[in-house]
Amino acid sequence: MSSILKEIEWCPGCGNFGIFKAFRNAVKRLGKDGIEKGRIVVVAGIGCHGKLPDYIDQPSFHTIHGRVLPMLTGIKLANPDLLPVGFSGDGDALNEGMEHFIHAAKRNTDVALFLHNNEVFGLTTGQFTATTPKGRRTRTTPFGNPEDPVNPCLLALISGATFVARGYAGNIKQLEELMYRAILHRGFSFLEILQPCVSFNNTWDLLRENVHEVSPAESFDDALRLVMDRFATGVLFKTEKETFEEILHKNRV
Ligand SMILES: Cc1ncc(C[n+]2csc(CCOP(=O)(O)OP(=O)(O)O)c2C)c(N)n1
Ligand code: SF4
Repeated sequence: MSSILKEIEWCPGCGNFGIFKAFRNAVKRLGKDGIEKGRIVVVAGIGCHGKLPDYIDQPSFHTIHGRVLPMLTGIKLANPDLLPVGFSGDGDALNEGMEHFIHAAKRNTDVALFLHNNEVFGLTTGQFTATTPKGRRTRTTPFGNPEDPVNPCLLALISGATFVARGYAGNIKQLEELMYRAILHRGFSFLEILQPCVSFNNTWDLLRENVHEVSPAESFDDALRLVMDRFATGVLFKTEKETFEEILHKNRV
């Protein structure tokens, strides 16, 4: 159990505040449904997002860079009654931890991953990551990023995730609902959160003007089209499939 730090170290105006609030609300709501707080185990990676467990009263683990998903998988395998929830950055999940992301989705591990996508390495002061848009100037791409970005929802979808959603740090109510549904989903739940980093990639205006809510896709092909709209929010795709843990536990008896 983490001891809670009172002083929050995120920059004033950071999108992490909205994500944090939405998660606390989602946990409260799950509590009203009879899900004890102690069953929701939080794992975070290295980065600004990784400080989140320091501020909440939840069983939690601050792991090394890029290793949120192996931790979540181990927790679920050891005790299937737990609901492991991971918080990761775009750098953490899609640079350092890319292979774990694809494999967790492919296996349909029954965990939830919340990706704080601020399109930069925040804690290390603004280097470009796998999701930085092409042409964007960052500390390491002063003439504009020469690479095409990874689309996290598209990657989750084609890798096998059975729940794919996108939210926005500025819409706490919707984010709470998406987190609540992701945690309850049986299988790999992926939630990308569009997150402004006021210090190194301030996208508040861009997001405020462009994000919009959509209805879930009715087929996989439909979902492929939906995830390509980078500002579409909501549950984008949802399906049912046997989970990794179910298969392993069944084969053991
Ligand atoms: C293996 C490894 N490589 C690099 C680092 C240095 N490092 C620490 S935090 C960080 C950036 C984290 O960025 P991101 O995951 O996008 O999270 P954010 O800070 O934006 O929330 C990096 C590169 C490290 N700790 N370990
Ligand atoms: S550097 Fe960016 S992501 Fe990190 S706390 Fe500041 S605004 Fe938030």
